[in-house]
Amino acid sequence: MTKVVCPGSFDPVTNGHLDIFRRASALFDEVVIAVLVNESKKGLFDLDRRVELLREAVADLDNVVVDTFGGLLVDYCTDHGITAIIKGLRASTDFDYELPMAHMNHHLTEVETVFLATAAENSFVSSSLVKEVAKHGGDVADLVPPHVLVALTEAQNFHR
Ligand code: COD
Repeated sequence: MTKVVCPGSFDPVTNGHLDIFRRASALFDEVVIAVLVNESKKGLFDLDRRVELLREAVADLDNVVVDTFGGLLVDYCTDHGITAIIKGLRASTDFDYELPMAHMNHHLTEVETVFLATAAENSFVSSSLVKEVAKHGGDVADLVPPHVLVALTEAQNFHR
């Protein structure tokens, strides 16, 4: 049985992330979406809300679960019997950022990293851009799941 992890901040989950989760779910037996616990970086959504939004987004995928992790990702992988890390690549800048991490993670525990090329329509989508556009009233309806759009609208109204 191949168990893999899709790690990230997911603040919030976007259609780009979701596409990677769906494809990983079709390729591997079990997929864990692991949300980084980062005390020093305050996101728009707190950890519990990010997990909630993720769980709703993948509710139809039977072999996908959502969890949180702190510390080194490789330690989480070892502790949970995970043999590969799944990352989405949007552009060469993602590759430049991800390759040293893949090498370091393999150096530490021999865990593999598998890169999935983003779907063309999601190649410009990131959580940070979605938040910025939504903050200024731009339309992000095609870039996030409907329940995330609602959460974004509520969060922007709250912070106004
Ligand atoms: N299409 C396809 N893939 C996408 C898209 C998109 N539109 N948007 C994002 N992705 C992919 C990203 O490439 C990334 O693989 C993943 O989705 C998560 O993205 P984010 O932005 O939510 O999360 P990041 O990039 O902030 O997450 C970074 C990690 C938490 C994965 C990383 O910092 C980490 O592993 N930290 C743990 C500490 C550790 O082990 N450090 C040592 C590393 S060697």
